[in-house]
Amino acid sequence: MDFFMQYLFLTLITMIASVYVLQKRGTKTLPPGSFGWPLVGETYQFLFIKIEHFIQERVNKYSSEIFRTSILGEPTVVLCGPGANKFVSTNETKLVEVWYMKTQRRLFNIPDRTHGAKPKPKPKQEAASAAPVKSLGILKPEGIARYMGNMIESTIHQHFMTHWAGKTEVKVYPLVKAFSLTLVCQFFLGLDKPILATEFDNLHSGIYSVPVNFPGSTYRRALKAAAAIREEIQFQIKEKIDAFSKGQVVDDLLAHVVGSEQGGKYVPKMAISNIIMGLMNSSYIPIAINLAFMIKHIGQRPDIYQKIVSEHADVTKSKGSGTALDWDSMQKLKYTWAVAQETMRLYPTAPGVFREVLTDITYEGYTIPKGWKIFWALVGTNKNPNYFPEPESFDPSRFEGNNFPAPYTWIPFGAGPRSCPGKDYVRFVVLSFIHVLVSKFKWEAILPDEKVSGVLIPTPTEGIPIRLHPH
Ligand code: HEM
Ligand SMILES: *[C@@H]1O[C@H](CO)[C@@H](O)[C@H](O)[C@H]1NC(C)=O
Ligand SMILES: CC(=O)N[C@H]1CO[C@H](CO)[C@@H](O)[C@@H]1O
Repeated sequence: MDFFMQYLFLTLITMIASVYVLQKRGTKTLPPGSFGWPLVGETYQFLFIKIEHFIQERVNKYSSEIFRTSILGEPTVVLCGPGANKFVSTNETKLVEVWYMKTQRRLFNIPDRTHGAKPKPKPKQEAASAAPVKSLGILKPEGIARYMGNMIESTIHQHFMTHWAGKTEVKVYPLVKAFSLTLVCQFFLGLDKPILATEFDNLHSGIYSVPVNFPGSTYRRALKAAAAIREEIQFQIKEKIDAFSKGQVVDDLLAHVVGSEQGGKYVPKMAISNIIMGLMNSSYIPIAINLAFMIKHIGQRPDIYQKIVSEHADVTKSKGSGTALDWDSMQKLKYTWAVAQETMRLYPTAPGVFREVLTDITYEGYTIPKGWKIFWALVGTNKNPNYFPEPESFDPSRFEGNNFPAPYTWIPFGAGPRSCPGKDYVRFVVLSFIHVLVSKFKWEAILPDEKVSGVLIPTPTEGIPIRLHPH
């Protein structure tokens, strides 16, 4: 009941505030749309209807790529299309600022900067979140090369030896998940074994869940998982500090972050564990999803497989076999990356991101009031036939040379100052994995029509079983 009272209260406040806003704004036009049912708004539609359909239904109904709705008690405007993509990304920090749903804030310890009528504080804590990552450059190519370069090859070979060698059939998704977690634990924590698999899975399931903290609810499981992950990361931090104090040399990423200073002060343990947890969350499952669907489509298309194989053979010839893929070689794997990009178009792992409106915004003749939230639908263009003819067909040539999508029509990593800093990590891991995979196997998808579940993030229902043919 506690939750409902709290919810009721919040929603009432929101409704009263919205009515007030509506009156005050008299002549200004709000975007078309509906706040949905009293109390819950359109929360259930948002969380339970596939995001593409949720958006398309409303875009068609209102003949508009901007519409209003209400999610978890927040009046929200959904924006999609190239114009909106340009608008949001170029007005970042001036008109809008990054914002997270209550579920994400609770799970990741992200402070709520704005609820109620508090003056807008300087985004200090939040700066603490991205700053060490950006200033230390750990996600830039040099950082990745330094903390992962020399181990990724052996991790991949080890993975194939343990899970693929000698098999005639495997389920790809669970395997690439295990692989992705292994790398994440190596890279971010300096561990040689993956940990917290169940916890990260539960955390991931909770991100877009209904925030009811009842026994057995998805959200409660996610909260518990988040607590366990934080505790484990803090334990790992303590290990680094102990090692330092014994004079041992520890040269992994976590040790580097623990030992680093921000403006003359060491970053506190709690802040570090939040940052590292956020990074591990962003890297683990999205990469597994991308690899899994990519492998499925390659397995369905011998022409694509052949082109990839010959591209990798060329790279191997010029770098010499037995040495790891370096950044120069990665630049040459253009076709393989095009296949990864086409996979991101059809199976996007970041459906959209939230923003908070800092001052009344006029866009397309509509007013978006200060304090409202924006759901910036990054997937809004992905299957639009105006930008991607025959949008349902898997066609990597859309990302080759002159064919490359027009600006702002495809932004899987966002755009502007807030865009994803993990892009290079994704590229490094995906290309390295495919490089070894095609050198060892040919394969075909056993269930070409396997269903894709997941409302906001696509998930293969059967785990993508494939039949393997070793070379
Ligand atoms: C296929 C994989 C990935 C996709 C599609 C993706 C997508 C995105 C998107 C769309 C944003 C923008 C958020 C915004 O504009 O508010 C973002 C932010 C972010 N991503 Fe990724 N990401 C991926 C992988 C990664 C990886 C591997 C890492 C870390 C190694 C990472 C770390 C981050 C961080 C730290 C932010 C927040 C940046 C900020 O707020 O300034 N992401 N990601
Ligand atoms: C955690 O990862 C999911 C993608 O799997 C993403 O949607 C979400 O924004 C991430 N949360 C944070 C706080 O990094
Ligand atoms: C205040 C501000 O910077 N507004 C910009 C928002 O984005 C549009 C489209 O890119 C620009 O034209 C505005 O100048």
